[in-house]
Amino acid sequence: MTVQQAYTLLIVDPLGIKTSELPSATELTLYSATLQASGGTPPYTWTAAGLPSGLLLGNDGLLSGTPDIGTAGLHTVFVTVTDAAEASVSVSLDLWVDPAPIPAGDVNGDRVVDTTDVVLILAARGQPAVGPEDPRDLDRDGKITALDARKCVLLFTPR
Ligand SMILES: [Ca+2]
Ligand SMILES: [Ca+2]
Repeated sequence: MTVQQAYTLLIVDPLGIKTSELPSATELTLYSATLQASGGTPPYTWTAAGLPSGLLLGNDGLLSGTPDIGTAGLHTVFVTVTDAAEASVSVSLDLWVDPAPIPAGDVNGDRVVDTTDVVLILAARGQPAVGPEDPRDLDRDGKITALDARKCVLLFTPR
């Protein structure tokens, strides 16, 4: 006796990560990018290691947040996607973080204009400015004076 039976063979594309590069980020600037997977059995779940502090990767593949000061440079982010059938694929992605611009009045370069910067200006009172870009010479008259300190106060970073 011969038995014939039809089988349906479901061929699924293998799970893969479509995203091959990430847009660059900037310190202290809101960032958002969505990672894309293909094949496998959706839904996908994402995890990452090696992200700059301030950025998080959601389960849904949304990479977002605000990179902290000090994260400027190249980060190698190790991303893993897992599908509903427990298959998983990983990839390393380069993420470049640009430094935050230094605001006017920020003497010590911490991207915050506050009393620390005023103190540094007052400590240099009476001195000539060092070059045309001296951050302490806010009125650009070539000398560091109390007027520069006053100008600095007006530029305090809001909190
Ligand atoms: Ca500062
Ligand atoms: Ca000045």
